[in-house]
Amino acid sequence: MSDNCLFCKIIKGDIPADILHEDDEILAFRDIAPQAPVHFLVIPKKHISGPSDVAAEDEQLIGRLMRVGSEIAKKEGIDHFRVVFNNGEQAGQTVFHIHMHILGGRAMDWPPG
Ligand code: IU
Repeated sequence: MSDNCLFCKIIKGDIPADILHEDDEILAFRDIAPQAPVHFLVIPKKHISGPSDVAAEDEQLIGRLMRVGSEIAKKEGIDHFRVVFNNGEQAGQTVFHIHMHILGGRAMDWPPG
């Protein structure tokens, strides 16, 4: 846990979120500013600042993010979806607790902006 991290505060329940899934390692919640009809975030409870900070010991945990996220996507009725991890400010990262965006329910453009 990191004291000033907004997502650690969501994990602790100090900031509200529309939670879709919770287990001992992972939390998933709807994005507060959705960019698609379905847009949610999947995060590890362990504080990892971003993709560049994933350590060898985190590999299984990060793999689980994908599996849990895909299961939620299925429950949300989207079998076509985009997965996004932003790494660093220039790439659009605003919250420095690693999070997997899952967006679906509309056609997507490529390349992303
Ligand atoms: P980014 O990849 O760091 O830019 O994504 C952060 C996301 O977290 C962004 O889409 C916000 O809308 C979202 N978010 C949220 O869902 N709930 C919050 O309390 C906060 C940010 I702060």
